[in-house]
Order: sequence, then C-alpha cells, then structure tokens
Amino acid sequence: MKLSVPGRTAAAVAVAVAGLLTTSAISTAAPAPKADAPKADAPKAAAAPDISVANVKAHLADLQSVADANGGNRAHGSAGYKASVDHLKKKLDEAGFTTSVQEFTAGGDTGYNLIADWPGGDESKTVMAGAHLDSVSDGPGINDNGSGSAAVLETALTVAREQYKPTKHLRFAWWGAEEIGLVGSSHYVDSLPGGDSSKISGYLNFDMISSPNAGYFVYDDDPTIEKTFKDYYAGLNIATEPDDEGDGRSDHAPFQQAGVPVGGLFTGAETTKSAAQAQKWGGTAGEPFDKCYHSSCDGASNIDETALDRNSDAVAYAVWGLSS
Ligand code: DTR
Ligand code: ZN
Ligand code: ZN
Repeated sequence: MKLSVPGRTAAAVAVAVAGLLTTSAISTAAPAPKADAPKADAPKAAAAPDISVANVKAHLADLQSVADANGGNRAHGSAGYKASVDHLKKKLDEAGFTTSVQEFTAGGDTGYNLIADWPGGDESKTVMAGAHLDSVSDGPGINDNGSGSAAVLETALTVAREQYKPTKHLRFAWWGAEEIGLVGSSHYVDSLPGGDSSKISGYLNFDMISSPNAGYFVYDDDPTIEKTFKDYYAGLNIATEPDDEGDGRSDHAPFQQAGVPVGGLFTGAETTKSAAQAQKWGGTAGEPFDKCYHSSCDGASNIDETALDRNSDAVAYAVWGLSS
C-alpha cells in the first residue's frame, strides 16, 4: 500500500494518550535462545514451538490455487479475496478458534476482515498478530501478502495444536483492502467499542516477510516489541535493521494512531539491496528486495524459503513471548 493513512479523531487521540499510559508496559518473555543456561530465578516463559515452514508453504500454495481459480488475483472486491477468507476461516473454525468476519465497504465493493480469537486468557490484555490477506489486482500476491497471512495462520494453528494457554488473550486477524489504503484495519480500529483499543497490549504486523532477495527489517515503533524480535534474530546471529520506510504503509498504522504498541517484520519491497546488506544477509546487491512487488510474477515461486522459515518462527517467538 502506498497511500497515506487517514487522520484520526480527537477522541482517538484521547484514547491514544490513555492507551500509552496503560499499555506501553508490554511484558516480554525470557530472552532469545542463548548458549549460557538461564539464571535459576529467571521467569520461565513458555518457549515457542517451531513453526513448520512446510505447512506455511502449503498455505501459500493454497492461496496461489485460489488466485488461479479466480482470475489470477485475490484483490479487494474480487471472488479470489472472498475465497481466501473462506479458506482460512474453515481451517481456523476446525482448529477451535472463535472466528468472525467483519464486513465493510470500500470503493463500492464489500470487504472482509477475518478475526480469530483463541478462547481463554485475560481479554483486558489482548495480544494481536495480523496480516493483510488481499493482493493487488495485478497478481496472486504471494509474498505481498500471502507470506504474512500464511505465517500468522500457521502460528494460530500451532497455538491450537499445542493447546497453548497463555496468560493474555490471543487474537489473530487477516485484513481486507490494505492495498487501497489500510481500509480493513482502519475499519477494525475505528469500530472498536470505546476504550477497547487500550485492551490491546500489542499489535504485531506481518506484511511481506519472504521477499526473494530478503532483508531483515524490524519495525522500530514500540521498543519492547522491537527488542523481542531483535532478541530472536540475535539468537540466530542475524543483524537486523530498523524498518524506517514502513511508517504508515501497512496495517500497524491505524493501531499505532490509536495508541496501541505496535511492531512487526518486513523483508523489503521495490527498493534495492545495498552491498553492505548483501554482505550481512546474502542475496544480490543492486537488485530489489522483491522485483515482483505488485506484479503478476508475485507467485508461489516468488519467495525466499529461508526468510519465510525464520520469520514464521519469529512470529511464534513474539506471540508466545508477549502473551505468556
Ligand atoms: N505496504 C506494503 C508494502 C510495504 C512497503 N514498505 C513497507 C514497510 C513495512 C511494511 C510493508 C511495506 C504493501 O502491501 O504494498
Ligand atoms: Zn502491496
Ligand atoms: Zn503488503
């Protein structure tokens, strides 16, 4: 999405202040995996399980099939987008989530947000993880943003498989109409009952997390969430960089403007990887992180499996670490 984020009302600004006072102290779990044994008195947080990258790739193949069967894309207002929502909802319902589909109108078309609550946990401290599920009309949108959608889906399904019982409440979300201006996520935030945004202790956003010439960028918004992701990558000896181009460019923006602590991961879009970045991350200097950004070639082969694997595990690391 390249459009600016719509302004917020004064009331939301008031909530923003309240939110910052009550939700900025988001807690985190134990530090990333390190060689030295944890101290005896260190609080033991539940360790996140490995996320199967094979399962994540299978979800991407399903989304590719959905696009193939619906004119080649999964854009807002298309049959491909609604079929994407229905596909994910079925899996989440079967896994035991409490799902809801939130409808909205944009550009004369009906849009849909898919929300999945994992029963249990303190709902006054809800940890959310989300990704936009829509593509542009030019193509199937596998890296942008099947990758984030599939990683969040597999993390949710792993929560269910593990019967994880976090202290905080877990909510997962797949947004509609991100590509035409963060419409679905803005609708969700604007529709929250008064004060409910302060019950969201953190929103984690995953938009393009397997770019074929991947970079490892961490949103530099909430310091606690940023540290959680940086600790994870430090455990892999990967030096990340702050995502300084993403402000306002994805679905974390409406949450941030409502005072919710936000964070997330990004592997890069149309901009070019530098020589220094290629040195530390691999890949090709002088080439875009994703040369198929917003193009018809953003299909099932347009991913870096290592980045997808690492970032899917990072999603779980943060979800477990911030909710235990
Ligand atoms: N908004 C994304 C692409 C994008 C560009 N820069 C960033 C930074 C952080 C997240 C996403 C992005 C899209 O859907 O096009
Ligand atoms: Zn996009
Ligand atoms: Zn995107």
